[in-house]
Amino acid sequence: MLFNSLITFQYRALIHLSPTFYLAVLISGGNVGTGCQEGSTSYDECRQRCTCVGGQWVNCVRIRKEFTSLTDAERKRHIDTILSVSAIDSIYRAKYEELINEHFDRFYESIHTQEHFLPWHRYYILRYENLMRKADCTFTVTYWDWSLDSRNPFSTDPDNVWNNVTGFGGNGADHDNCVLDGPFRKGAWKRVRPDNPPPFSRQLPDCLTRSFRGEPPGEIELMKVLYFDDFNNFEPDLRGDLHGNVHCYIHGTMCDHQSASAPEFFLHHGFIDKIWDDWQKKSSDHKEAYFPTIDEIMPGTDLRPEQLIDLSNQPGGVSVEYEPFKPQEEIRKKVEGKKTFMHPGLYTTYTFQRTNIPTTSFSSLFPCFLPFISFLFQCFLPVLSHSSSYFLFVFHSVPCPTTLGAEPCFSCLRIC
Ligand SMILES: [Cu+2]
Repeated sequence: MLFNSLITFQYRALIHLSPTFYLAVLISGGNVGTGCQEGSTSYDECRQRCTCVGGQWVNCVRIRKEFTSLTDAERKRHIDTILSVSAIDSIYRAKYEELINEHFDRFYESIHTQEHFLPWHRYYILRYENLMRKADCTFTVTYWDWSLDSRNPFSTDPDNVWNNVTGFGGNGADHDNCVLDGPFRKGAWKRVRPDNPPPFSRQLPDCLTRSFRGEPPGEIELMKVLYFDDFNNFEPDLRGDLHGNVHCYIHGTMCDHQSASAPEFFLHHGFIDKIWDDWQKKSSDHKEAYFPTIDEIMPGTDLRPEQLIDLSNQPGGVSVEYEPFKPQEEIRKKVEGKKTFMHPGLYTTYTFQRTNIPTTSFSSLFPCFLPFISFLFQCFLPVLSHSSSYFLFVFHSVPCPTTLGAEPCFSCLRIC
């Protein structure tokens, strides 16, 4: 906890500089299109990051950020745009309804199978972003990195996604779990209802509903999924464990076929898409994995999955980048630094067969004496007797007592 909060604190200090940064860049960006220094970058009026090539600002990129890394003013502007596009009397409401209902109407088509899930939803959130940008061209999809909030995912503290002033509002209340606070509260905002719900479908209330429960996967669990090199291991875990479960930890509207009508749908799918992007960045083979072999077009589109592979070349010539969330990057770097004596992830016979985790001896993996002893009793012996169990290693935030100085030690968590 200490470890996490220290990083978060440093990060908060950094992001509070960002309004000044924007201002400076926008002012000096007054010469956009009139000559610029080769290779320099600047932000255009829609806050795309552009690069100077041959005296012109080109290769402009939409930067998608983690929602809680935004300043309060940026959060407000983001949510105000969603409210203005989705308002009943908005000129964009009809288009918004059409888009939201498309996810409902095609729920049982192949949009949730391996062939289409990742690229279809990448295209879907892009179309959502395009629609929002009609009202405010600075809008980009934001993501919620739930892996860093997994210990306390549904906090309504001011920094959190679920705050009722700077965020998306809190948990549902009363018998029908309607959200009663924040910008999308009952009475103030109307979510999209399907035009023709099948008669047997569950009748959801008109309001946005939530019923928080459970804990989203943590950072180590996420790293375990990213660690797979085989697309057929990576994709099902991302789609099922990481994507599906988090939908239903928020529960309510998000755990229903009408989930796209919940505004947090796009926070969650932004993160799922970023995780795919993180995995794609491992190598050109990862980037190209699987989809070029799918010939059929994606439901409701005239595009093949392959056309969504490259985030820098999306339909309509759009280029997108996910801004790394600093606390998460720090943790990953920290964990990767331990590779010489410790691999994060799962130690099982099953895992050894599926991945290439080096089988170095356990004593050299565990330089901390006390954790090593407890590891022997809690983890290694059960591994011998339960080959179908597996074990997740987690960080302790306490300093290691021996040779590693201030480095954190490890312990393991048994998962059956
Ligand atoms: Cu979906």
